[in-house]
Amino acid sequence: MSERSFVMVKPDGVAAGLTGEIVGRIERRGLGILALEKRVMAREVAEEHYGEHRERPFFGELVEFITSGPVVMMAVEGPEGTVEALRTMMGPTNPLDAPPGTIRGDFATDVGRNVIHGSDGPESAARELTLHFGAELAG
Ligand code: ABT
Ligand code: MG
Repeated sequence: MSERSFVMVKPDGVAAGLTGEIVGRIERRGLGILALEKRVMAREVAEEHYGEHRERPFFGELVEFITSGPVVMMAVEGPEGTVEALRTMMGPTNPLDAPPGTIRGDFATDVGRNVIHGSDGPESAARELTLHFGAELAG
């Protein structure tokens, strides 16, 4: 059984020149990159992407941030458990809680600018892959 996730280098990560480092870690882990695209996310797409946070106080800033510059989006495939394995590679949402060796633990300090996104479960992965790449890549 295989599993897919939606992974994205956020605008802060792209601006810091971390795209190669992050793509490299995913590749060296042995995961497959089925699609990869760099572009600025449209506001409506960002609002849909973060729809679960619509009522949160940080929603406006979150949408501003994620649309503030180019992101690098990926469809990543690996064995069952890959969605969770990618979250482990990223580290916790608050980078100050993230251990060294994780992407956030190595490259971030700010919860609102935490360098990378990865789907938080297989259902979110299917939703996000469909939103950003189309249903074919949702698997
Ligand atoms: P994402 O990969 O961006 O979805 O982050 P993650 O799943 O680790 O964490 P969630 B809870 O989904 O956070 C979404 C974005 O909202 C930001 N955030 C979150 C805040 O700015 N303040 C907060 O108190 C919380 C809980 C962090 C995430 N994004 N960015 N950038
Ligand atoms: Mg999330």
